Amino acid sequence: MSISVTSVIDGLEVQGAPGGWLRSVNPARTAEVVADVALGDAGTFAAAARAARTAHPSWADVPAPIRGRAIAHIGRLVEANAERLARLVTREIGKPYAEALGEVREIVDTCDFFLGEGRRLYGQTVPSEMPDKQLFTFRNPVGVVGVVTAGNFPVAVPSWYLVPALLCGNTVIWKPAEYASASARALFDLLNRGGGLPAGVLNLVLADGEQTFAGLEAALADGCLDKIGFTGSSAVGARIGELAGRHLQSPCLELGGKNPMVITPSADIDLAVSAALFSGFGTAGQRCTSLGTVIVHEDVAEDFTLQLDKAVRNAPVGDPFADVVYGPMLNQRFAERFEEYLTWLKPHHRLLGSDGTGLITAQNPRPGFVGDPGAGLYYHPVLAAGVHEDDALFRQETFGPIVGLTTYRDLDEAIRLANAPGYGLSSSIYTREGADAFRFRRGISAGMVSVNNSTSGAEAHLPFGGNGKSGNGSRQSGIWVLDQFTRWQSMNWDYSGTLQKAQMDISELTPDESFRLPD
Ligand code: UN1
Repeated sequence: MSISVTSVIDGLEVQGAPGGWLRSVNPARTAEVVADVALGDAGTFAAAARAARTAHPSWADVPAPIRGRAIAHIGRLVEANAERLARLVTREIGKPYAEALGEVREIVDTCDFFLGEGRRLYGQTVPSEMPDKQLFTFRNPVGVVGVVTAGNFPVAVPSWYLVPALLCGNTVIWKPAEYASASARALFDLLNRGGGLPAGVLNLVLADGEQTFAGLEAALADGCLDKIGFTGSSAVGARIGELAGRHLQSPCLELGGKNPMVITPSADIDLAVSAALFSGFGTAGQRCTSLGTVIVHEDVAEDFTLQLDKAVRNAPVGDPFADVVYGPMLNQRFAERFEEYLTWLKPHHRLLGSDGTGLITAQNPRPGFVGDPGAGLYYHPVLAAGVHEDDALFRQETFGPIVGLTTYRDLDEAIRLANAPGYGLSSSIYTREGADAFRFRRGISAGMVSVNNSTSGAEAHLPFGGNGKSGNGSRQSGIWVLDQFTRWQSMNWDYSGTLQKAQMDISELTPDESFRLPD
Protein backbone atom coordinates (compact mmCIF):
# COMPACT_ATOMS: atom_id res chain seq x y z
CA MET A 1 0.00 0.00 0.00
CA SER A 2 1.49 3.33 -1.03
CA ILE A 3 0.91 6.57 0.84
CA SER A 4 1.45 10.15 -0.13
CA VAL A 5 3.81 12.25 1.96
CA THR A 6 4.15 16.01 2.21
CA SER A 7 6.21 18.61 4.01
CA VAL A 8 4.70 20.12 7.16
CA ILE A 9 5.23 23.77 8.11
CA ASP A 10 3.71 25.41 11.19
CA GLY A 11 1.52 22.36 11.77
CA LEU A 12 0.03 22.41 8.26
CA GLU A 13 0.69 20.04 5.38
CA VAL A 14 2.19 21.92 2.46
CA GLN A 15 -0.08 21.86 -0.59
CA GLY A 16 1.30 21.12 -4.05
CA ALA A 17 4.77 19.97 -5.04
CA PRO A 18 6.95 22.89 -6.15
CA GLY A 19 9.96 20.54 -6.27
CA GLY A 20 8.07 17.86 -8.24
CA TRP A 21 6.93 14.39 -7.19
CA LEU A 22 9.27 11.61 -6.15
CA ARG A 23 8.46 7.93 -5.87
CA SER A 24 9.93 6.18 -2.84
CA VAL A 25 10.22 2.49 -3.73
CA ASN A 26 11.11 -0.61 -1.76
CA PRO A 27 14.70 -1.42 -2.82
CA ALA A 28 14.11 -5.10 -2.04
CA ARG A 29 11.16 -5.14 -4.49
CA THR A 30 11.51 -2.14 -6.75
CA ALA A 31 8.06 -2.74 -8.25
CA GLU A 32 6.54 -1.82 -4.86
CA VAL A 33 5.91 1.87 -4.25
CA VAL A 34 6.20 2.83 -0.58
CA ALA A 35 5.24 6.48 -0.92
CA ASP A 36 4.58 9.25 -3.41
CA VAL A 37 6.47 12.23 -2.11
CA ALA A 38 5.52 15.85 -2.79
CA LEU A 39 8.82 17.70 -2.84
CA GLY A 40 9.21 21.26 -1.72
CA ASP A 41 11.86 23.70 -2.96
CA ALA A 42 14.16 26.39 -1.58
CA GLY A 43 11.14 28.59 -0.85
CA THR A 44 9.53 25.81 1.17
CA PHE A 45 12.66 25.54 3.31
CA ALA A 46 12.86 29.30 3.80
CA ALA A 47 9.15 29.41 4.78
CA ALA A 48 9.72 26.64 7.31
CA ALA A 49 12.65 28.59 8.77
CA ARG A 50 10.45 31.67 9.17
CA ALA A 51 7.79 29.58 10.94
CA ALA A 52 10.46 28.13 13.22
CA ARG A 53 11.77 31.63 13.97
CA THR A 54 8.27 32.81 14.95
CA ALA A 55 7.71 29.74 17.13
CA HIS A 56 11.05 30.03 18.88
CA PRO A 57 10.52 32.53 21.73
CA SER A 58 7.57 30.75 23.28
CA TRP A 59 9.21 27.31 22.91
CA ALA A 60 12.34 28.62 24.61
CA ASP A 61 10.08 29.89 27.43
CA VAL A 62 8.66 26.43 28.14
CA PRO A 63 10.55 25.30 31.27
CA ALA A 64 13.23 22.77 30.41
CA PRO A 65 11.78 20.07 32.73
CA ILE A 66 8.49 20.36 30.82
CA ARG A 67 10.35 19.97 27.52
CA GLY A 68 12.01 16.93 29.13
CA ARG A 69 8.57 15.48 29.86
CA ALA A 70 7.70 15.93 26.18
CA ILE A 71 10.81 13.91 25.28
CA ALA A 72 9.72 11.21 27.77
CA HIS A 73 6.33 10.93 26.09
CA ILE A 74 7.95 10.79 22.64
CA GLY A 75 10.13 7.90 23.79
CA ARG A 76 7.08 6.00 25.02
CA LEU A 77 5.16 6.60 21.81
CA VAL A 78 8.11 5.45 19.70
CA GLU A 79 8.37 2.33 21.86
CA ALA A 80 4.65 1.61 21.40
CA ASN A 81 5.11 1.96 17.61
CA ALA A 82 8.49 0.21 17.41
CA GLU A 83 7.49 -2.70 15.17
CA ARG A 84 5.44 -0.52 12.83
CA LEU A 85 8.23 2.00 12.44
CA ALA A 86 10.88 -0.70 11.98
CA ARG A 87 8.76 -2.43 9.32
CA LEU A 88 8.43 0.83 7.44
CA VAL A 89 12.19 1.43 7.61
CA THR A 90 12.86 -2.06 6.28
CA ARG A 91 10.36 -1.58 3.46
CA GLU A 92 11.65 1.81 2.48
CA ILE A 93 15.43 1.42 2.65
CA GLY A 94 15.93 -2.36 2.81
CA LYS A 95 17.69 -2.55 6.16
CA PRO A 96 17.30 -6.03 7.72
CA TYR A 97 14.36 -5.98 10.14
CA ALA A 98 16.50 -6.87 13.19
CA GLU A 99 18.71 -3.87 12.44
CA ALA A 100 15.67 -1.66 11.87
CA LEU A 101 14.36 -2.64 15.30
CA GLY A 102 17.78 -1.76 16.73
CA GLU A 103 17.59 1.58 14.96
CA VAL A 104 14.21 2.32 16.56
CA ARG A 105 15.68 1.27 19.92
CA GLU A 106 18.36 3.94 19.40
CA ILE A 107 15.64 6.63 19.29
CA VAL A 108 14.20 5.36 22.57
CA ASP A 109 17.69 5.30 24.12
CA THR A 110 18.20 8.89 23.00
CA CYS A 111 14.87 9.94 24.55
CA ASP A 112 15.74 8.06 27.75
CA PHE A 113 18.95 10.05 28.02
CA PHE A 114 17.52 13.48 27.26
CA LEU A 115 14.29 13.29 29.25
CA GLY A 116 16.42 13.72 32.39
CA GLU A 117 18.53 16.45 30.84
CA GLY A 118 15.48 18.69 31.06
CA ARG A 119 15.98 18.67 34.84
CA ARG A 120 19.72 19.34 34.52
CA LEU A 121 20.91 21.59 31.69
CA TYR A 122 23.30 22.67 34.39
CA GLY A 123 25.02 26.01 34.52
CA GLN A 124 27.65 26.89 37.10
CA THR A 125 28.07 29.34 39.95
CA VAL A 126 31.61 30.67 39.84
CA PRO A 127 33.51 32.74 42.44
CA SER A 128 34.45 36.30 41.52
CA GLU A 129 37.89 37.84 42.10
CA MET A 130 36.13 40.66 43.96
CA PRO A 131 33.95 40.67 47.10
CA ASP A 132 30.20 41.08 46.90
CA LYS A 133 30.11 39.90 43.33
CA GLN A 134 28.91 36.57 41.95
CA LEU A 135 29.51 34.90 38.57
CA PHE A 136 27.21 32.41 36.79
CA THR A 137 26.93 30.48 33.52
CA PHE A 138 23.73 29.57 31.69
CA ARG A 139 23.02 27.35 28.69
CA ASN A 140 20.83 29.24 26.20
CA PRO A 141 19.17 27.64 23.18
CA VAL A 142 20.89 28.50 19.89
CA GLY A 143 17.59 29.44 18.22
CA VAL A 144 16.46 27.92 14.90
CA VAL A 145 18.20 24.72 13.87
CA GLY A 146 18.16 23.20 10.35
CA VAL A 147 18.82 19.46 10.35
CA VAL A 148 19.70 17.67 7.09
CA THR A 149 20.04 13.91 7.39
CA ALA A 150 20.95 10.84 5.32
CA GLY A 151 18.71 7.86 4.65
CA ASN A 152 20.89 4.97 5.85
CA PHE A 153 19.69 5.61 9.40
CA PRO A 154 16.44 7.34 8.46
CA VAL A 155 15.09 7.63 12.00
CA ALA A 156 17.84 7.00 14.59
CA VAL A 157 20.43 9.50 13.40
CA PRO A 158 17.80 12.26 12.94
CA SER A 159 16.72 11.64 16.54
CA TRP A 160 20.29 12.37 17.67
CA TYR A 161 19.74 15.92 16.42
CA LEU A 162 16.02 16.49 16.88
CA VAL A 163 15.65 15.23 20.45
CA PRO A 164 18.45 17.28 22.05
CA ALA A 165 17.75 20.31 19.84
CA LEU A 166 14.12 20.41 21.01
CA LEU A 167 15.03 19.63 24.61
CA CYS A 168 17.45 22.55 24.67
CA GLY A 169 14.69 24.94 23.58
CA ASN A 170 15.41 25.28 19.86
CA THR A 171 12.88 25.14 17.05
CA VAL A 172 13.73 22.94 14.09
CA ILE A 173 13.41 22.45 10.35
CA TRP A 174 14.17 18.82 9.47
CA LYS A 175 15.09 17.90 5.90
CA PRO A 176 15.42 14.09 5.70
CA ALA A 177 16.78 12.10 2.74
CA GLU A 178 13.98 12.29 0.19
CA TYR A 179 14.20 8.56 -0.68
CA ALA A 180 13.36 7.82 2.98
CA SER A 181 10.47 10.27 3.21
CA ALA A 182 7.84 7.84 4.51
CA SER A 183 10.05 6.77 7.43
CA ALA A 184 10.86 10.42 8.11
CA ARG A 185 7.23 11.46 8.10
CA ALA A 186 6.42 8.62 10.51
CA LEU A 187 9.11 9.77 12.96
CA PHE A 188 8.02 13.39 12.49
CA ASP A 189 4.42 12.44 13.41
CA LEU A 190 5.60 10.48 16.46
CA LEU A 191 7.68 13.43 17.66
CA ASN A 192 4.86 15.92 17.18
CA ARG A 193 2.07 13.77 18.60
CA GLY A 194 4.17 12.27 21.39
CA GLY A 195 5.63 15.60 22.42
CA GLY A 196 2.42 17.59 22.00
CA LEU A 197 4.65 20.11 20.25
CA PRO A 198 3.10 23.51 19.42
CA ALA A 199 2.85 24.33 15.68
CA GLY A 200 6.08 25.59 14.15
CA VAL A 201 8.35 24.04 16.79
CA LEU A 202 9.29 21.11 14.52
CA ASN A 203 8.83 21.45 10.77
CA LEU A 204 9.44 18.89 8.03
CA VAL A 205 10.71 19.84 4.57
CA LEU A 206 10.98 17.23 1.84
CA ALA A 207 13.27 18.46 -0.92
CA ASP A 208 16.25 17.42 -3.02
CA GLY A 209 19.82 18.36 -2.21
CA GLU A 210 20.23 21.41 -4.45
CA GLN A 211 16.91 22.97 -3.41
CA THR A 212 17.81 22.32 0.22
CA PHE A 213 21.16 24.04 -0.21
CA ALA A 214 19.46 27.04 -1.80
CA GLY A 215 16.91 26.97 1.04
CA LEU A 216 19.67 27.00 3.65
CA GLU A 217 21.26 29.97 1.87
CA ALA A 218 17.94 31.84 1.77
CA ALA A 219 17.14 31.11 5.42
CA LEU A 220 20.60 32.25 6.51
CA ALA A 221 20.27 35.43 4.44
CA ASP A 222 16.85 36.04 6.07
CA GLY A 223 18.39 35.67 9.53
CA CYS A 224 16.06 32.71 10.19
CA LEU A 225 18.65 30.00 10.77
CA ASP A 226 21.16 29.85 13.62
CA LYS A 227 22.65 26.39 13.31
CA ILE A 228 22.93 23.62 10.72
CA GLY A 229 23.27 19.94 11.55
CA PHE A 230 24.26 17.72 8.64
CA THR A 231 24.89 13.99 8.24
CA GLY A 232 26.12 12.90 4.81
CA SER A 233 29.10 12.91 2.49
CA SER A 234 32.37 14.74 3.15
CA ALA A 235 31.97 16.67 -0.14
CA VAL A 236 28.54 18.09 0.76
CA GLY A 237 29.70 18.62 4.35
CA ALA A 238 32.50 20.84 3.08
CA ARG A 239 30.01 22.94 1.05
CA ILE A 240 27.77 23.30 4.10
CA GLY A 241 30.77 24.23 6.22
CA GLU A 242 31.72 26.99 3.74
CA LEU A 243 28.17 28.32 3.63
CA ALA A 244 27.81 28.33 7.41
CA GLY A 245 31.26 29.90 7.79
CA ARG A 246 30.24 32.85 5.62
CA HIS A 247 27.53 33.49 8.22
CA LEU A 248 30.00 32.99 11.09
CA GLN A 249 28.32 29.77 12.11
CA SER A 250 29.86 26.44 12.92
CA PRO A 251 27.70 23.53 11.77
CA CYS A 252 27.46 20.11 13.39
CA LEU A 253 28.89 17.82 10.69
CA GLU A 254 28.80 14.03 10.72
CA LEU A 255 30.46 12.88 7.51
CA GLY A 256 31.97 9.84 5.84
CA GLY A 257 34.52 7.36 7.06
CA LYS A 258 37.13 4.93 5.84
CA ASN A 259 37.11 2.99 9.05
CA PRO A 260 40.07 0.69 9.69
CA MET A 261 40.20 -2.56 11.64
CA VAL A 262 43.66 -3.67 12.80
CA ILE A 263 44.17 -7.38 13.52
CA THR A 264 47.25 -7.98 15.69
CA PRO A 265 49.07 -11.31 16.04
CA SER A 266 47.49 -11.91 19.47
CA ALA A 267 43.92 -11.32 18.21
CA ASP A 268 41.11 -13.82 18.70
CA ILE A 269 40.76 -14.55 14.99
CA ASP A 270 37.25 -16.06 15.14
CA LEU A 271 36.00 -13.00 16.97
CA ALA A 272 37.72 -10.62 14.55
CA VAL A 273 36.24 -12.47 11.56
CA SER A 274 32.70 -12.19 12.91
CA ALA A 275 33.24 -8.46 13.56
CA ALA A 276 34.68 -7.84 10.09
CA LEU A 277 31.69 -9.62 8.55
CA PHE A 278 29.18 -7.56 10.56
CA SER A 279 30.84 -4.17 10.22
CA GLY A 280 31.92 -4.63 6.60
CA PHE A 281 28.76 -6.14 5.19
CA GLY A 282 25.95 -5.49 7.70
CA THR A 283 23.56 -2.78 6.40
CA ALA A 284 25.19 -3.71 3.02
CA GLY A 285 28.21 -1.67 4.15
CA GLN A 286 26.10 1.50 4.13
CA ARG A 287 26.85 2.86 7.59
CA CYS A 288 29.18 5.77 8.06
CA THR A 289 30.80 3.49 10.63
CA SER A 290 31.10 0.53 8.23
CA LEU A 291 34.46 -1.19 7.99
CA GLY A 292 36.60 0.16 5.12
CA THR A 293 39.93 -1.65 5.28
CA VAL A 294 41.20 -4.56 7.34
CA ILE A 295 44.85 -4.09 8.27
CA VAL A 296 46.07 -7.49 9.35
CA HIS A 297 49.49 -8.50 10.71
CA GLU A 298 51.35 -10.60 8.16
CA ASP A 299 51.82 -13.50 10.62
CA VAL A 300 48.06 -14.05 10.87
CA ALA A 301 47.03 -12.65 7.49
CA GLU A 302 46.61 -15.98 5.72
CA ASP A 303 44.53 -17.56 8.46
CA PHE A 304 42.35 -14.44 8.88
CA THR A 305 41.82 -13.93 5.14
CA LEU A 306 40.87 -17.57 4.60
CA GLN A 307 38.33 -17.46 7.42
CA LEU A 308 36.84 -14.11 6.43
CA ASP A 309 36.55 -15.28 2.81
CA LYS A 310 34.61 -18.32 4.04
CA ALA A 311 32.39 -16.27 6.35
CA VAL A 312 31.51 -13.79 3.59
CA ARG A 313 30.80 -16.59 1.09
CA ASN A 314 28.45 -18.27 3.59
CA ALA A 315 26.70 -15.08 4.71
CA PRO A 316 23.00 -15.10 3.89
CA VAL A 317 22.11 -12.16 1.63
CA GLY A 318 18.61 -11.28 0.45
CA ASP A 319 15.12 -10.46 1.69
CA PRO A 320 15.60 -7.97 4.56
CA PHE A 321 12.56 -9.38 6.38
CA ALA A 322 14.40 -12.74 6.59
CA ASP A 323 17.41 -13.57 8.75
CA VAL A 324 20.15 -12.14 6.50
CA VAL A 325 23.46 -10.35 7.00
CA TYR A 326 22.39 -7.77 4.47
CA GLY A 327 19.69 -6.86 2.01
CA PRO A 328 19.56 -4.45 -0.91
CA MET A 329 21.26 -1.10 -1.46
CA LEU A 330 19.32 1.83 0.02
CA ASN A 331 18.05 2.94 -3.37
CA GLN A 332 18.95 3.22 -7.05
CA ARG A 333 21.32 6.14 -6.53
CA PHE A 334 23.40 4.11 -4.07
CA ALA A 335 23.36 1.10 -6.40
CA GLU A 336 24.74 3.25 -9.22
CA ARG A 337 27.41 4.74 -7.00
CA PHE A 338 28.40 1.26 -5.83
CA GLU A 339 28.86 0.18 -9.45
CA GLU A 340 31.28 3.08 -9.79
CA TYR A 341 33.25 1.89 -6.75
CA LEU A 342 33.51 -1.52 -8.37
CA THR A 343 35.48 0.09 -11.23
CA TRP A 344 38.15 0.87 -8.63
CA LEU A 345 38.94 -2.86 -8.44
CA LYS A 346 42.27 -3.51 -10.20
CA PRO A 347 44.11 -6.63 -11.45
CA HIS A 348 46.39 -6.61 -8.37
CA HIS A 349 43.36 -7.06 -6.08
CA ARG A 350 42.53 -10.64 -5.13
CA LEU A 351 38.71 -10.82 -5.09
CA LEU A 352 37.30 -13.00 -2.32
CA GLY A 353 33.97 -13.51 -0.55
CA SER A 354 31.94 -14.34 -3.64
CA ASP A 355 32.22 -15.93 -7.07
CA GLY A 356 30.57 -12.96 -8.74
CA THR A 357 30.73 -9.18 -8.53
CA GLY A 358 28.05 -6.62 -9.27
CA LEU A 359 24.29 -7.05 -9.30
CA ILE A 360 23.06 -10.46 -8.11
CA THR A 361 20.83 -11.93 -10.83
CA ALA A 362 19.79 -15.36 -12.16
CA GLN A 363 22.75 -15.10 -14.58
CA ASN A 364 25.14 -13.77 -11.91
CA PRO A 365 23.83 -15.81 -8.97
CA ARG A 366 24.85 -16.00 -5.35
CA PRO A 367 24.48 -19.47 -3.80
CA GLY A 368 22.06 -19.45 -0.86
CA PHE A 369 20.46 -16.12 -1.83
CA VAL A 370 17.30 -15.60 0.24
CA GLY A 371 14.34 -14.62 -1.96
CA ASP A 372 14.20 -13.36 -5.53
CA PRO A 373 17.39 -11.48 -6.47
CA GLY A 374 15.88 -10.07 -9.66
CA ALA A 375 13.26 -8.17 -7.63
CA GLY A 376 15.65 -5.75 -5.94
CA LEU A 377 18.98 -3.92 -5.77
CA TYR A 378 21.12 -6.74 -4.40
CA TYR A 379 24.89 -6.80 -4.86
CA HIS A 380 27.59 -9.42 -4.41
CA PRO A 381 29.89 -8.77 -1.47
CA VAL A 382 33.52 -7.99 -2.35
CA LEU A 383 36.53 -8.69 -0.18
CA ALA A 384 39.52 -7.23 -2.03
CA ALA A 385 42.83 -8.53 -0.69
CA GLY A 386 46.13 -6.85 -1.60
CA VAL A 387 44.98 -3.22 -1.63
CA HIS A 388 47.80 -0.68 -1.93
CA GLU A 389 48.08 2.59 -0.13
CA ASP A 390 47.59 4.63 -3.29
CA ASP A 391 44.51 2.70 -4.50
CA ALA A 392 41.25 4.66 -4.63
CA LEU A 393 39.77 1.65 -2.84
CA PHE A 394 42.13 2.29 0.07
CA ARG A 395 41.84 6.08 0.17
CA GLN A 396 38.15 6.82 -0.46
CA GLU A 397 34.94 5.93 1.33
CA THR A 398 33.03 3.20 -0.55
CA PHE A 399 29.44 3.07 0.63
CA GLY A 400 28.46 -0.56 -0.03
CA PRO A 401 29.37 -4.22 0.58
CA ILE A 402 33.07 -3.94 -0.21
CA VAL A 403 36.03 -4.30 2.15
CA GLY A 404 39.73 -3.94 1.34
CA LEU A 405 42.45 -5.92 3.04
CA THR A 406 46.14 -5.15 3.47
CA THR A 407 48.93 -6.33 5.75
CA TYR A 408 51.43 -4.73 8.14
CA ARG A 409 54.61 -5.66 10.01
CA ASP A 410 54.62 -3.52 13.18
CA LEU A 411 51.98 -1.54 15.05
CA ASP A 412 53.39 1.86 14.04
CA GLU A 413 52.94 0.86 10.40
CA ALA A 414 49.38 -0.33 11.13
CA ILE A 415 48.52 3.01 12.77
CA ARG A 416 50.07 4.95 9.88
CA LEU A 417 48.03 2.93 7.37
CA ALA A 418 44.87 3.32 9.47
CA ASN A 419 45.26 7.13 9.43
CA ALA A 420 46.47 7.44 5.84
CA PRO A 421 43.12 8.02 4.07
CA GLY A 422 42.56 11.19 6.13
CA TYR A 423 39.13 10.38 7.52
CA GLY A 424 38.77 9.82 11.25
CA LEU A 425 35.36 8.56 12.28
CA SER A 426 35.53 5.05 13.73
CA SER A 427 38.31 2.48 14.13
CA SER A 428 38.90 -0.90 15.69
CA ILE A 429 41.74 -3.08 16.96
CA TYR A 430 41.67 -6.76 17.81
CA THR A 431 44.33 -7.70 20.33
CA ARG A 432 44.90 -9.45 23.64
CA GLU A 433 47.72 -7.01 24.53
CA GLY A 434 46.71 -4.01 26.60
CA ALA A 435 49.74 -2.03 25.38
CA ASP A 436 48.66 -2.49 21.73
CA ALA A 437 45.20 -1.18 22.56
CA PHE A 438 46.48 1.95 24.29
CA ARG A 439 49.16 2.64 21.67
CA PHE A 440 46.50 2.34 18.97
CA ARG A 441 44.12 4.62 20.86
CA ARG A 442 46.79 7.28 21.18
CA GLY A 443 47.95 7.06 17.57
CA ILE A 444 44.66 6.75 15.70
CA SER A 445 43.06 9.95 14.41
CA ALA A 446 39.51 8.58 14.74
CA GLY A 447 36.93 10.08 17.08
CA MET A 448 35.80 6.58 18.05
CA VAL A 449 37.95 3.57 18.93
CA SER A 450 36.76 0.00 19.50
CA VAL A 451 38.89 -2.62 21.22
CA ASN A 452 37.81 -6.16 20.36
CA ASN A 453 34.59 -4.80 18.89
CA SER A 454 33.54 -3.85 15.38
CA THR A 455 33.78 -0.36 13.86
CA SER A 456 30.00 0.05 13.92
CA GLY A 457 27.44 -0.16 16.68
CA ALA A 458 28.21 2.90 18.79
CA GLU A 459 26.00 3.28 21.85
CA ALA A 460 23.67 6.26 21.92
CA HIS A 461 25.16 8.05 24.92
CA LEU A 462 28.86 8.31 24.06
CA PRO A 463 30.26 11.14 21.92
CA PHE A 464 29.75 10.28 18.25
CA GLY A 465 31.72 12.09 15.58
CA GLY A 466 34.93 12.34 13.68
CA ASN A 467 37.99 14.29 12.65
CA GLY A 468 39.66 15.07 9.33
CA LYS A 469 37.36 14.31 6.39
CA SER A 470 34.80 12.80 8.81
CA GLY A 471 33.72 16.07 10.37
CA ASN A 472 34.71 19.36 11.92
CA GLY A 473 35.20 18.08 15.44
CA SER A 474 31.55 18.38 16.48
CA ARG A 475 30.21 15.54 18.61
CA GLN A 476 26.70 14.21 18.90
CA SER A 477 24.98 12.21 21.65
CA GLY A 478 25.10 12.26 25.42
CA ILE A 479 26.08 15.42 27.28
CA TRP A 480 28.52 16.34 24.50
CA VAL A 481 25.83 17.32 21.99
CA LEU A 482 24.54 19.98 24.39
CA ASP A 483 27.38 22.20 23.19
CA GLN A 484 25.88 22.03 19.67
CA PHE A 485 22.41 23.11 20.68
CA THR A 486 23.11 25.60 23.44
CA ARG A 487 25.37 28.61 23.77
CA TRP A 488 27.07 29.45 27.02
CA GLN A 489 26.06 32.77 28.48
CA SER A 490 28.04 34.15 31.39
CA MET A 491 26.59 36.57 33.91
CA ASN A 492 28.27 38.62 36.62
CA TRP A 493 26.32 40.34 39.35
CA ASP A 494 27.96 42.99 41.51
CA TYR A 495 26.02 43.77 44.70
CA SER A 496 28.78 45.82 46.40
CA GLY A 497 27.18 49.12 45.49
CA THR A 498 30.48 50.37 44.02
CA LEU A 499 32.07 50.09 40.59
CA GLN A 500 34.64 47.33 41.15
CA LYS A 501 36.91 47.12 38.10
CA ALA A 502 38.02 43.62 37.12
CA GLN A 503 41.79 43.02 37.11
CA MET A 504 42.31 46.41 38.74
CA ASP A 505 40.36 46.69 41.99
CA ILE A 506 41.57 43.39 43.37
CA SER A 507 43.28 42.67 46.65
CA GLU A 508 46.31 40.44 46.78
CA LEU A 509 47.79 38.52 49.75
CA THR A 510 51.47 39.17 50.26
CA PRO A 511 53.74 36.12 49.97
CA ASP A 512 57.04 35.87 51.87
CA GLU A 513 59.12 34.92 48.86
CA SER A 514 62.40 34.81 50.80
CA PHE A 515 61.23 32.02 53.13
CA ARG A 516 63.36 28.83 53.01
CA LEU A 517 63.14 25.65 55.08
CA PRO A 518 66.14 25.04 57.41
CA ASP A 519 68.89 22.83 55.82
C1 UN1 B 1 25.60 6.31 10.58
O1 UN1 B 1 25.89 5.41 9.80
O2 UN1 B 1 25.38 7.48 10.15
O3 UN1 B 1 27.44 3.17 15.30
C2 UN1 B 1 25.43 6.15 12.04
C3 UN1 B 1 26.64 2.77 14.45
C4 UN1 B 1 25.21 3.25 14.54
C5 UN1 B 1 25.09 4.62 13.94
C6 UN1 B 1 25.65 4.77 12.57
N1 UN1 B 1 24.79 3.27 15.94
O4 UN1 B 1 26.96 2.02 13.55
